[in-house]
Amino acid sequence: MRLSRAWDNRFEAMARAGRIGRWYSAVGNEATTIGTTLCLDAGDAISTVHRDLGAVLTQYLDVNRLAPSLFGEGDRTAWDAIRPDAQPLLDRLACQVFGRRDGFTVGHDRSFHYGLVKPEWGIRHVGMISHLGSMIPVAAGLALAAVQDGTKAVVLGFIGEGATSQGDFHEALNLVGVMKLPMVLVVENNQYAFSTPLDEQYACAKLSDKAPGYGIAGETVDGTDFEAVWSAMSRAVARARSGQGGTLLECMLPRMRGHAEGDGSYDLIPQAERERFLAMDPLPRFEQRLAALGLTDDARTAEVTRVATEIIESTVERAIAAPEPDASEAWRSVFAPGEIADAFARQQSEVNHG
Ligand SMILES: Cc1ncc(C[n+]2csc(CCOP(=O)(O)OP(=O)(O)O)c2C)c(N)n1
Ligand SMILES: [Mg+2]
Repeated sequence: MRLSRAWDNRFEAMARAGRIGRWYSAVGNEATTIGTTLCLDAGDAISTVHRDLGAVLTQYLDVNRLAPSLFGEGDRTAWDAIRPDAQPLLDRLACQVFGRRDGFTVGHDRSFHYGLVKPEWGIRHVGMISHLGSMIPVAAGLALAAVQDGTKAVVLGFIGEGATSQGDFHEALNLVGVMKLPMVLVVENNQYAFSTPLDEQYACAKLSDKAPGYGIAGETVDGTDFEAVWSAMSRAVARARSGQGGTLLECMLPRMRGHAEGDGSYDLIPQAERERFLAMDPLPRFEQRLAALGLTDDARTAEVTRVATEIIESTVERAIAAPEPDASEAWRSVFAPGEIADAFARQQSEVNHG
């Protein structure tokens, strides 16, 4: 959670300084994105949208190898045995958001429209389509594929509450219900969709009230409470894994930032509400909870924050210095695996050279 926050802090500062054009902050979403993704196993899939950096970091990174000073052998999971070295992957992630050649979309794009599917690493991440709602049927399709392939994989799809007003939400959840697909749809309900507040977004009391209409389980939790998120997601994963079908898990979140940094949307939130939201920060809350359980103390908390910040600072510096994409290679493939991309490159080269 501190790594995700350090990343946001750095990119928000660069957005304010005009060094990057735009930044969608995930500040406030960490307990939800990380608390849910940590419940998955190798081979499970995630689909993400614009505030899900925490989920991506959780799926991609072996944190034991990223920050050895903070972890011990006992912290390693079975999944960590097949995960790659974390720092090169984090470097690629930073190159992605800077549009560098070594990003996942090889410089075609400078944002969240990336994914990484590496079964040998246990990573299956399908990156976003920008149109609100469009990722919900994609996640349902991944869940259908898991059933057809006979794997026990679970799919975790993320979406904002604004996306639930689109037709795709209905079509996908209906399919999940009818076919009992192993999918958990996490709605990150930060109570605003750009400038639209909840009372203009839907007329039900809770979005999870819609779940029974699809014949799936529904739950609403405080998305800033790591333990509440973790337990609700554990229940949802157990249901999905055992063939009992999908869950609509609504995580209530504070809108701690504007829609995108510097777009003026933060000013649309009333001052009193902004203050209430800022006081709901999930990170100090979880740190205090861990301290109360005797699992951390002020010194350890400060050390975790320091190490996380250092890792992000050096990663960002390397990405800034990394090579730009070569414009003459505009044909380069984004999604095809190596051999297909190489064959395509050869073919293009023959076309170009006569
Ligand atoms: C179909 C469609 N309409 C409008 C947009 C522009 N847009 C991008 S994000 C967004 C608001 C998203 O709100 P929400 O789903 O609640 O997610 P949040 O940003 O609050 O996390 C809008 C209107 C879009 N991407 N797709
Ligand atoms: Mg929202």
